[in-house]
Amino acid sequence: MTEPSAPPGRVLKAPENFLSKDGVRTVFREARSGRRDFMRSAFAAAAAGASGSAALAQSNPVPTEGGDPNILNLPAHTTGLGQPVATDGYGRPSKFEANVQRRMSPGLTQTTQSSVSFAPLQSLFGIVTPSGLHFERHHQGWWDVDPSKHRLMVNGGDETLVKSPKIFTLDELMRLPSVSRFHFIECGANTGMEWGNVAVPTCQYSHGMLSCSEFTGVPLKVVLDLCGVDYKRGRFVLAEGADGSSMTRTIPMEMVESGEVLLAYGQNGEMLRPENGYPLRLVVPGVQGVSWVKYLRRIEVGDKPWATKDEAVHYIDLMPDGQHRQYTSIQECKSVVTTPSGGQVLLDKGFYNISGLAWSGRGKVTRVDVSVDGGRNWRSARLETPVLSKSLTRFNLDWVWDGRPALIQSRAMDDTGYVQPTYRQTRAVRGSRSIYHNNSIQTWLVQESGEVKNVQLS
Ligand SMILES: Nc1nc2c(c(=O)[nH]1)N[C@H]1C(S)=C(S)[C@@H](COP(=O)(O)O)O[C@H]1N2
Ligand SMILES: [Mo]
Repeated sequence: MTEPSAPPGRVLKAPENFLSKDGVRTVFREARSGRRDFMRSAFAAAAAGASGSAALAQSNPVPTEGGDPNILNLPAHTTGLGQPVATDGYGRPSKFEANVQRRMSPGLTQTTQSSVSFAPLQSLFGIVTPSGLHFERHHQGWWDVDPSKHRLMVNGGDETLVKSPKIFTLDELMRLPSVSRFHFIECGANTGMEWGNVAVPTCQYSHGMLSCSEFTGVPLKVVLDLCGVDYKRGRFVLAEGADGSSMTRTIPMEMVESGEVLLAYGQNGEMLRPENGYPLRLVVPGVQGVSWVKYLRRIEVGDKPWATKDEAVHYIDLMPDGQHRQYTSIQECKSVVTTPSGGQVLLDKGFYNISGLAWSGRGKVTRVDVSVDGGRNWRSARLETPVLSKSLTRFNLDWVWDGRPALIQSRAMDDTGYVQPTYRQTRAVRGSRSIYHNNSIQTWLVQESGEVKNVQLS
């Protein structure tokens, strides 16, 4: 794989000081943009030259109080009429946020249809991924499938496994009792480029095959009950997508019986996006992304795993002894610091908020420790609410940078007692030639210059 180039960073916007109507100085702009102005990308720093902090200090002069209002040079937005409502029937982000994009990794895949785009984790807050920034992974391109024509068929491998096989329209599925739940989805290949050595510069590329949404849909169990499934013999289901990739995956029936597996049509309060499987996708909490079959058109009940191409040949773990491990589907506990992270620049020593994401495919994150000295000393970060099962959890920790090189790491723990491993620990078991399920502790090196780099400690 070729090394992808770093995404262009945010462009520095000088803080605007201005007077509000009642003459009170407003500092909202600085407060809102301060964090990101501190931590500009290497690109913006290069553009500004060595004196990055000088650029910060060059704000507009504040007019003296009680002076001639005509010389205040008030911006148009405080004196004129704004845009009308519903200018955009569907709203979109500010034009100043145009750098926040999901990005392809140039050279990673041969086509742009069988490919992946990475979510800009370094630019996101909280735990929800805006739907337009959700990572994408397609094996054969995406489709905008007509929901009025889409069908879901439920059948059995033989007639005793499912008593009354059925075909559902989307309208029929949407009449059934629904639930809404926050869950992360992580491609099994996330961080897969880093198995042998450092390969990518930013957390967008190292960890960005990760997103978290509120999904709405019908528990698959509800639909299987309607079809009269023999749960004694029917211990597995096969999920099949309607795109050309023949995406088919075996899901163990215990997961379905837990009520967690959803036939989802909703994502963050609206219908799924076409890229994410509109109008119907399987949500399999805690399990690697490939099992979350998009454009879901069929569920078959069976008595053994199917060993489809995407579980017998692909999505298997190459072990150090040359054997392949199959059906490793759970995404183990993992975390990453998203700020400061690779490609960002700390402009000066002083206070920073270390922020990141933690998750576990087995349940809730119970603790995240953060080190700034490469794992010698650890402090526990604050877990921000809500802390939900099989969802992203946001953590934050105060840090005062003394200007010396720092090695920033995060180490998550979940409610099974599992602790996120170091690269040394992962490689001892898994070797270094695998692709999938790399949940090792990530290290970011903050250099004296303030530039942050992806590194691995041996
Ligand atoms: N029908 C279908 N479902 C699919 C895929 C696909 O190519 N076709 N890709 C899978 C893989 S490998 C992943 S990681 C997730 C990605 O979901 P997203 O594109 O919504 O992020 O979808 C899974 N479901
Ligand atoms: Mo994936």
